[in-house]
Amino acid sequence: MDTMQPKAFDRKDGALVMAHILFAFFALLLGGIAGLLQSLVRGGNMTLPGGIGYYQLLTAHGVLMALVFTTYFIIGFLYSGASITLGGHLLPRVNRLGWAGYGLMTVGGLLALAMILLNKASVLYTFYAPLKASPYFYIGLALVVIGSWLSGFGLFYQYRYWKRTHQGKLSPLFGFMAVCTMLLWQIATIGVAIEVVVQLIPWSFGWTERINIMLSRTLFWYFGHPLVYFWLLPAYMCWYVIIPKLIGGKIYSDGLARLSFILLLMFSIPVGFHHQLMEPGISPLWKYIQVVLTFMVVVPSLMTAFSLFAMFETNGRAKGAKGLFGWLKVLPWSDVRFFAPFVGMLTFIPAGAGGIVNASNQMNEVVHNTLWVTGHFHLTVATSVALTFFGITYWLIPVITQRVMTPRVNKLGMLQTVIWCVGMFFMSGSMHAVGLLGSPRRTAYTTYGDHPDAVLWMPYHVAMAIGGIVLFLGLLLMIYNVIALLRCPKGVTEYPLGETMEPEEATPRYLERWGMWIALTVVLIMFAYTIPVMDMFGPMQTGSPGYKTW
Ligand code: HAS
Ligand code: CU
Repeated sequence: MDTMQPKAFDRKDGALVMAHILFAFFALLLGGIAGLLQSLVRGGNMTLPGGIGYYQLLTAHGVLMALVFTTYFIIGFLYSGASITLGGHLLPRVNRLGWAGYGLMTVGGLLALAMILLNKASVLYTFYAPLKASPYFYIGLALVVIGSWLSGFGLFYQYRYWKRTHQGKLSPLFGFMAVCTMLLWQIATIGVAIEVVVQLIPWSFGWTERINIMLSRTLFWYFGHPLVYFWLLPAYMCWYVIIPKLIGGKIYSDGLARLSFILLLMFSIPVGFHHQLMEPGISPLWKYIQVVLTFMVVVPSLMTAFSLFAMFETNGRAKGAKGLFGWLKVLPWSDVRFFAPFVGMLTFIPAGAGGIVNASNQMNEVVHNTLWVTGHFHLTVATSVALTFFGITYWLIPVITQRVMTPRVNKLGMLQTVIWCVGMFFMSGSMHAVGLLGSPRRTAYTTYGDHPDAVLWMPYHVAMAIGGIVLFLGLLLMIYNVIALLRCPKGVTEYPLGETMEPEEATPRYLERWGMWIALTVVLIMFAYTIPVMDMFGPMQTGSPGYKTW
């Protein structure tokens, strides 16, 4: 693999990457404030001042955390690695595309945020119809998507350039994974773009009176599930490529890593119905088929778990570790760049198991629309992914700004990870438990007319609020750490890219035959969606007018 690193990170690319990373943390801070208030309201501990609505906050929290923080961080991270591995710097055109994407995303994101703050778009981050927001909210979202496409094209262009200038060579693993992640995003966002442009915008302007609800939700979840993998894949990139370097080991298998990414690309998209299992209007056969495909997409995650264990174990053996768990002893526990993502991995074991529960039809009947699901995604995206992104930040900012992290920031980072974990244990743990007792999600404080079940829920809601407060403190510490990183002393930090172990067999070249993989992905999507979507256009589908319930 090509691991030659330029001496210093390219200045122009650095500015682009930093703009993304800093905007991401700005969104995280705003979203965190909304999150704190929400958990207090939900615990029955406060009423909101100044006419702020619970659903308004919930929308701001979801959009800022799940859509803005993640997308900005991911594009920044992918561009940083592309700059290093795919040529040492971005082509001027790619850098410009990156800025154009950034500009469009920022204009769109701020427009959508303004609509939320003006209380004209309290429709939550899934913006389900027939809840009807201001058209400018949807236009803002459309701009975010179009902006991200430009960034995606930039990445593809850089990759093509590398391939052209390295005829016949296997691309660097990071670059390959970045392309795969962005490809997943481009194909997935077509669904939400159609929903927003063809359905929501004309309807919210009043040009069309009614909206086809089933179709809009189906288009949303066609996008919504791969969206969660768009968050996860960059975390996997850190686990596969970065962690081996940080622990002084090697990547276990280049071919296996690439194969798992290709499988994630193919099977992430035709599975949206596992979010719609409880909805009428989709025949059980198609739900069943998409659930089977959902279990297929679990396979590459299990492959990832296998690769990681194999990597940790071979690293341990090479360092003389003995016994079943001896490899744990030789890991760099006091290095936050390792510790934070490792805690993320550990969390992903119960988090993924919860996902498998969700995907099982009968169990989905129990947990759907309860706080269990909220607990599930606070473990997956808000712990596994978020902690991994935090871990990346501790070396990425120093690499780009040409600084060296001080031991003090490292220590604060360790503390931050622990606080995050404790907060999430209380918050997500009680969400899971109270969800099983039937407490609904997407609902402000309720005692359900003092129903006995609701009395049972109360202690859990209080624990959630306590978790929320702890998490907010953790978030403030993270923001402090970002600022502290920007003030660390000057010096050289290396971009930690792992190398592969001596392969017994070379990585199969067909893994890079993108045309074939895209074609297979399209075939799977067509198979899973064509007939059920056609069913959504029957004469019974008269559509629904819009509602503003807030
Ligand atoms: Fe999910 C709902 C099913 C993964 C996020 N999910 C959501 C929502 C979000 C979300 C945001 O089938 C809510 C959407 C909404 O607002 O309504 N999910 C799954 C399944 C998986 C899964 C089957 N979800 C994720 C990931 C997310 C995420 C990843 C974000 C990043 N999810 C569902 C379903 C629903 C759902 C239903 C709808 C529920 C409903 O009714 O509404 C799987 O992909 C999970 C596979 C993962 C594994 C774990 C592998 C473990 C690894 C770690 C290894 C650790 C090591 C360290 C090596 C099988 C790779 C070891 C060290 C030691 C010392 C031991
Ligand atoms: Cu899903």
